[in-house]
Amino acid sequence: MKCRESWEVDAGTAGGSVSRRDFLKFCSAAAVYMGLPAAMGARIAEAATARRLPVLWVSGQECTGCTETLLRATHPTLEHLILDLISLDYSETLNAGAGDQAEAALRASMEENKGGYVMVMEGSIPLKDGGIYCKIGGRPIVDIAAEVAASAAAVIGIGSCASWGGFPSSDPDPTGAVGIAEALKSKGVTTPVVNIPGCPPNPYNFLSTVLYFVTFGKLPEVDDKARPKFAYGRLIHENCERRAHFDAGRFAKVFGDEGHRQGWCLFELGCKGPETFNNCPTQLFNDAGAGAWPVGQGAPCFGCSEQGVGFTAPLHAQAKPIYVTPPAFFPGIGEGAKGGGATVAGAAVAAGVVGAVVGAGIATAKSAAKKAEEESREK
Ligand code: FSX
Ligand code: SF4
Ligand code: F3S
Repeated sequence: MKCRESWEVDAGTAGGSVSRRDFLKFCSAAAVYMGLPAAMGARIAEAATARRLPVLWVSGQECTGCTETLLRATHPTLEHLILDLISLDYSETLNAGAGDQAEAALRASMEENKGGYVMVMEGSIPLKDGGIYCKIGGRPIVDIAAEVAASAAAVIGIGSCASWGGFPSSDPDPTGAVGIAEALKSKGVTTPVVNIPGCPPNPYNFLSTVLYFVTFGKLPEVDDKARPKFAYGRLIHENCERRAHFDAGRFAKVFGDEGHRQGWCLFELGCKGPETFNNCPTQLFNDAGAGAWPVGQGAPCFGCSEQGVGFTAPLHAQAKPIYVTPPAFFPGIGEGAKGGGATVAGAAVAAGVVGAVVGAGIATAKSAAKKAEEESREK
């Protein structure tokens, strides 16, 4: 693909175009987003426009939400960017052809681009009973995925289903659903895998991973669950705009109560932000501005992107915080804050009411409260 002066966009609802200048700006923003210097934007843009990356998109047990989140984005340029940057040679959702014709396209691209294409896996893969619970063209998806992945340069597991099994793996799961990494392991395929969990995941996390691969020829640095660190390196709780309320002990108790209407912390309503790694509060969704993410809209995070939390822990059970040290840039407790001027001591009492599950959070608040009391006695 050659980079054009102006990209006409005919998809989406708003219409519009992406100029080369805007594309460069987008690549610079993507560079910063991935923790690279902004100046890398030019290199990313050059690499992304030099060649369209062949992508083979395989679907297993899923709801098609991952494809929808990429292509039905309210930002019409996102769909355009994705479809211009990659050559989507096979997608069970978007294929124009069907049956033998579609399968022939898959084989042709695999042969033509052997070792140079990326396989995207959407959905989980059932392993039980020889994988018979999800078949395409009469073949278990585990066999198809293993074959496509074996000749790929890299595999991107998009969504929580592909990352570890997601909702199809929820108890009692009669199908033995697993993520793509485990499925490939069961078949002895060693192609590197990166996971972009979320149900659905943020499209920018996917797009940035693709841009990184196109630019550097390798996958970005990942954590122990094969997630890109630039997107999943921080707990939601660390960057949540309601965090000052958590630290001050101001919790919504029931949906619609005064605290909920005031935008207080949703921990007691089951928010799993303290045990979920994702960038939802900073990356946001749908390019709709501040507050466009679940907690921003008053809905507790249910941990959709975290294995062992989303689709596993009860929706309204309280989270088990991993660590709760407040970010340095957050406002202090009790200084002109809403909710009756909570103090550090008040925070500790309120956090204590929450129960033992707060764990380290209570310890932190209590030791802070003790220190504050000692200091006030010394005065
Ligand atoms: Fe759906 Fe994707 Fe959820 Fe799963 O997203 S949005 S069920 S992660 O595989 O299509
Ligand atoms: Fe935000 Fe949830 Fe943490 Fe409260 S518990 S601060 S709502 S992430
Ligand atoms: Fe999912 Fe929680 Fe983000 S539910 S979309 S990880 S806020």
